[in-house]
Amino acid sequence: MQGTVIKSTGSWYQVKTNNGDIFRSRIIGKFRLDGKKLTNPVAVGDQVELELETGDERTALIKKILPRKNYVVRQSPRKAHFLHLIAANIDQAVVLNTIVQPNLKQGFIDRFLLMTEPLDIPTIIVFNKSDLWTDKEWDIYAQLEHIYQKIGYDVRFISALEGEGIKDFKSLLKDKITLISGHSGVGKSTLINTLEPQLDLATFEISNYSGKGQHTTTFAEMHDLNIGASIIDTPGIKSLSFINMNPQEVSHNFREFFEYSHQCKFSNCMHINEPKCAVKKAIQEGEISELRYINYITIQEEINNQNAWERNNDL
Ligand SMILES: Nc1nc2c(ncn2[C@@H]2O[C@H](COP(=O)(O)OP(=O)(O)O)[C@@H](O)[C@H]2O)c(=O)[nH]1
Ligand SMILES: [Mg+2]
Ligand SMILES: [Zn+2]
Repeated sequence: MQGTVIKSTGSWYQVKTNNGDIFRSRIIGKFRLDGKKLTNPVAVGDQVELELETGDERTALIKKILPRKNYVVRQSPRKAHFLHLIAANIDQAVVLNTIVQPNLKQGFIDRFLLMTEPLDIPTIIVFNKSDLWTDKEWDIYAQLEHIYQKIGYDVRFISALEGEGIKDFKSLLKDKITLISGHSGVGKSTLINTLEPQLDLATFEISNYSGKGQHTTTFAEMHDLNIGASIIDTPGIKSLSFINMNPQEVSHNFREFFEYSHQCKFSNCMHINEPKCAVKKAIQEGEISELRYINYITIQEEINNQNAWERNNDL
């Protein structure tokens, strides 16, 4: 039997077979990906082969993971040298953000793009809760839209609560598997409910004091929409680190830097302190966003610090 993993809850997975039956399934054995250890061998979106467990018709063993078209992976937030699979076999990704309630975390957008860019996964940058915006927020939105549209991303705003922009957004999803990510409280569950009211996912109030959303979704889950679309909702990802990437990979995957880097004096220029750097010149001339560059430097420093720590600890 073959099916799609639609939910992962740690050691158990829900697998939906082609005729719609759902089996509680588990997997036996250790799994690695590109030689790296994984905290979870199977991801939502994976196609798997199942074998029913004897004596129980509702549970099954995952015998085989079919080859993946792609997968999104991040460094495990708990175990530094483990990778955590977020989802597999996706057609596109949506990074959902807010400008207020909760406040914008702009750095997250660049980190998210750094995760999808190496895989060539089309990524749409969406800002939710437009119903709350005053002139100030509209102005911030316009600036962000400019930065990301200029480098080729689809940028849009919606109000999941009031329905603004939802019709157009929905048409983007048709016939595709879409990963939706964003901090907790940005409105992922509300958005999915607006798209498919029958799903009635739990949503949470944002605490008035901290502006932080409480945790509702803890595990990634795939939801099917009537229009023939699948959405993978991921639990509020708080941070994305990239110590699994090397500095060159990071610079190659800031797409607008890569466009200029062949004009840098040094072919291995990292656009940090090197002289005659075309990327830094483009920033001075306003061709490349300084905001993106600052996030780039922060990520490079994190990788560098981690590597220094490893050198000193001889891991
Ligand atoms: N004003 C406003 N509030 C929203 C909107 N979308 C979601 N919310 C609220 O934001 C809170 C968090 O939403 P939720 O869907 O649970 O966020 P999630 O953690 O990303 O799944 C809830 O109180 C929602 O009602 C929106 O478009 N406008
Ligand atoms: Mg949620
Ligand atoms: Zn350079």
